[in-house]
Amino acid sequence: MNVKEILTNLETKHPGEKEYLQAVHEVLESIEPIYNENPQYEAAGIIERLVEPDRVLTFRIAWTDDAGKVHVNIGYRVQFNNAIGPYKGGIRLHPSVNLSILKFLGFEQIFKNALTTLPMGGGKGGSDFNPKGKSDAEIMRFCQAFMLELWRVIGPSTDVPAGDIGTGGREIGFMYGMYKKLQLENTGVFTGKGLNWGGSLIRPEATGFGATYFAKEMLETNSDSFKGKTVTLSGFGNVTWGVASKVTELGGKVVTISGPDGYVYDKDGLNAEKIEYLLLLRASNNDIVSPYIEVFPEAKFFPGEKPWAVSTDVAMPCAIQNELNGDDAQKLIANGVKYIVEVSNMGCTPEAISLFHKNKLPFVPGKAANAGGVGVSGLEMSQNAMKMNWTKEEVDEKLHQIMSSIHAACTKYGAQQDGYINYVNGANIAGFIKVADAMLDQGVI
Ligand code: 2IT
Repeated sequence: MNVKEILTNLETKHPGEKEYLQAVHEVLESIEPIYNENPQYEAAGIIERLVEPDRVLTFRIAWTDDAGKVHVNIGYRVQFNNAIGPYKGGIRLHPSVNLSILKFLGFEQIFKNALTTLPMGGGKGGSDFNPKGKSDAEIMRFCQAFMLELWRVIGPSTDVPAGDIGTGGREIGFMYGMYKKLQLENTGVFTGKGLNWGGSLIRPEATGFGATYFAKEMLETNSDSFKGKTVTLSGFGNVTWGVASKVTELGGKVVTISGPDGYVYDKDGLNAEKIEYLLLLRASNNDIVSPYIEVFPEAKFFPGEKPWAVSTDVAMPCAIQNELNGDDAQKLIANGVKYIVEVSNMGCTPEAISLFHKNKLPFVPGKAANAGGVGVSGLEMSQNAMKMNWTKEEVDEKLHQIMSSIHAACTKYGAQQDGYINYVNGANIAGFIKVADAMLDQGVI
């Protein structure tokens, strides 16, 4: 394989899709040696087939706001690869959403889902609709209009959507309700459902808890722990909340959270009351983090800045793609950061990752760290198929096993001769081999 040539071809075919090209580039760089050692992959055109989604559905969504004004948004579902199971991945509702972003997310999802050990393919969907500042009735009308198109291409064994940025329990409820009405079927077609209509315990916590379990294991392999460590987080949504809860429980001190408006530095660290407050802040629907300092005046707000300037032991970006760039990485390194766990999907730019690698700092990519979210989605699918529910303890135990097995896979495929573990290579290679071998078994399709 010639990575450069493949990328040049893709750039010509898909000009301007920068996030998608970035995600493909990272995976190809990691798998190049394995690919070239195994000529059967090249002979079956695995890469050429893997980098193009199986299909993409794009549609217009028309909905009416509370004042009676009509709005039009674009909806998407990218069905990327179903070699190891039904397409599986969240729905992102955010004004930045475009085809490139959903293709990058769908592509990453293939490898992430393979790492979970569960039978799930990769997909992603969403819309450029902005849920912030909308009433519940507006959200409902949008979700129903979105489903009027999406329902045709999804199904419990075909394609199983879930939440992502902007899509939480409320949105999944409205989407599921409309699916049920159109399909006349009550099946596990979504994950992240409400607990009394098929949802799994621990699903809301799973992404943040899973990332923290992974980080804990990585710290332990360095004879280290979260006890007494300062931890900087970005974001203030569901994932940040889950990480903050678990890190605090393990003795770490979470000193930052952030929003589009800037970051909050709380030198005392987040306690149970402050973590609980994150839920209120999110429910306020404003997408700003600054109200935190009105409730907890001992904290400081830094408008328009990112939390990576703060001196910390562990940095865990939890917000959105490319939120931590080369300059941020330089600041973290200069301030003595010891570990970086990317919890957001592709949260770090290639420049940042290469700086962490050069400095031999343990860096975990999102597709390994945040796989607990989709992992518990897989467990929700199993429970729905069995028509029964596992207890909180059972799900949490399985989540632990999933994160542990991802850590083991990253170590197996990412360990270098000097003992440094390149988790990026580890995650990409382990995920790739599983999917590529399944594709080989199934012929050229
Ligand atoms: O990025 C992700 O893995 C998710 N948004 C969760 C996807 C899922 O299907 O649970």
